[in-house]
Amino acid sequence: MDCLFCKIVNREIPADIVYEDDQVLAFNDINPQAPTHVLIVPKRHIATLNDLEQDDLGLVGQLSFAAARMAKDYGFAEDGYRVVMNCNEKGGQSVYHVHMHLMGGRRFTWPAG
Ligand code: IU
Repeated sequence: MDCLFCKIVNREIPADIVYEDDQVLAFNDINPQAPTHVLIVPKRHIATLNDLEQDDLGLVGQLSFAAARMAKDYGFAEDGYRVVMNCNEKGGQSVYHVHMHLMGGRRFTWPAG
């Protein structure tokens, strides 16, 4: 499958991997929008949030749990951080493999752009 994040999961192309468990991989975003900007992806290919199925609910929990755990490890859990999942073109999705952005180390504003 011609999917960038699948290739990172399969170690076919390099990435700066910061976390891994049985279902999830996390690596530094190549174009960081915050002092810490990590992408957390399921190892299994799922194109968008719209493609999640009932059986994937545990996986989404695992993505969120990994984000919170990393926020604690990076030391910005208490100060606060931003988690974002973009879906499809108007949502700003550019890589069609579900991913959670974990950003921390600065103040974020709302509404998001
Ligand atoms: P988006 O939500 O689909 O727009 O996020 C995709 C992210 O993937 C975006 O922040 C890119 O900087 C990032 N990325 C990357 O880390 N490595 C790459 O080779 C490519 C994109 I292409």
